[in-house]
Amino acid sequence: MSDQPITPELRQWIVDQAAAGQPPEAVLQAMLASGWHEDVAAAAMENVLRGALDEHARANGLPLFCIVPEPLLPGTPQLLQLPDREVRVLASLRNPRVIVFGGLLSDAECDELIVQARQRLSRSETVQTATGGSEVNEARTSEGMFFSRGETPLCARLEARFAALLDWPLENGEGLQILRYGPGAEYKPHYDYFDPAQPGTPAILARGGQRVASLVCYLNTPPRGGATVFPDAQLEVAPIKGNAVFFSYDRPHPMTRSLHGGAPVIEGEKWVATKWVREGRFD
Ligand code: PD2
Ligand code: ZN
Repeated sequence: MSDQPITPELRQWIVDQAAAGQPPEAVLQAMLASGWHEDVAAAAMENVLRGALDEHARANGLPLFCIVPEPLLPGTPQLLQLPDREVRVLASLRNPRVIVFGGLLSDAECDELIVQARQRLSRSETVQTATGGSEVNEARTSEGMFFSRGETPLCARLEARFAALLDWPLENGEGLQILRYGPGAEYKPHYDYFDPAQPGTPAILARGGQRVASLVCYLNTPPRGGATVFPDAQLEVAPIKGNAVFFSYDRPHPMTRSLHGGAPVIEGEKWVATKWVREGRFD
């Protein structure tokens, strides 16, 4: 890097290109055309843009930006070949970042998770950011349980699959959470990140940092109701057995438009497995 310093002019030029809506690849190509080595140019861009985002956040009293998982979708494929399974890409949205996957779990895997979880269900609690503990919450009328990471061979297989799908370290994932909603049960709209303004949040973040993305996998198909809803995008994702909805949030702030909820189940029951991933290792 020493023979190709990032001058203030270059820094400003990169920021101006991004502000004008130039995609990162175009900025990178222009740098390569003017003689920059690819790895040095990419590092310079990342460094400058990250600095600019942090500066913007500080100037506007916003939480700092985090790097989030981004499932690799080069060339917008319909099918993703993971090491142990082919997965369909059914829909995606940029803002909020939402991707719907088809066939992420087999029917047998869904059934087995339900069998393993059923005996261990209790009324769902949510993390209480005021204290860092957990509490029963009227906004969440489901029952649930957590597997620890790698607890069963099935959990370990799914964790490895999700890490490959999200291109994010397995060690940054929380254990799988299983939820069962009976008729009328719902999960009112909420954010999955921890609210930085709450006094219990620093204690929660000490283990793995912020949550940066969620993957909600549907383990059955309720006959009616139970969609996962994103009110800011007016989007409803149908709960279909084996499918999953991914969403990420690059800072703990409503500007991510990641508000989401589980609509009431109208008929039958709904089972999901949720994977939350953190910025860092969740040990
Ligand atoms: O079950 C759902 O659709 C749902 C909705 C909102 C699950 C979660 N949030 C979650 O597990 O965080
Ligand atoms: Zn949620």
